[in-house]
Amino acid sequence: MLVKILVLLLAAALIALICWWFFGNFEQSSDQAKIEGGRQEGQVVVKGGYEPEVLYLKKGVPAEVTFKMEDQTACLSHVVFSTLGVDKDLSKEKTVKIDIPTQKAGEFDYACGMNMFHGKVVVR
Ligand SMILES: [Cu+2]
Repeated sequence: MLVKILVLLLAAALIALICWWFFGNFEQSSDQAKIEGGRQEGQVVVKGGYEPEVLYLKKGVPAEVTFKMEDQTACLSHVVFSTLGVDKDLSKEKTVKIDIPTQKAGEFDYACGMNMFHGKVVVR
């Protein structure tokens, strides 16, 4: 009887551990762009995905987001902002600057050329 309870407790602890690991791993990384001299600049490193996945910009401050390519795979070679009509080839230019409109609050989703990896820029 006691053994059964122990096994049950152990199983529950294991499930909790797996959940923690799973959700911890899928938590999105985020960052706030730095404001300097009336402008703000953010940076996203492209390496096996986007780091940070969510970049926050302050509304009303002209913004530029730099994508730094550190990945070798063809998958991440393009960065596409479909709502802005931007499609940049990062395999040709390792550092690409993209102007983001900040007049209005909103979200700009972007993805790799195959729409497999996603990130977003949030104006708030
Ligand atoms: Cu891809």
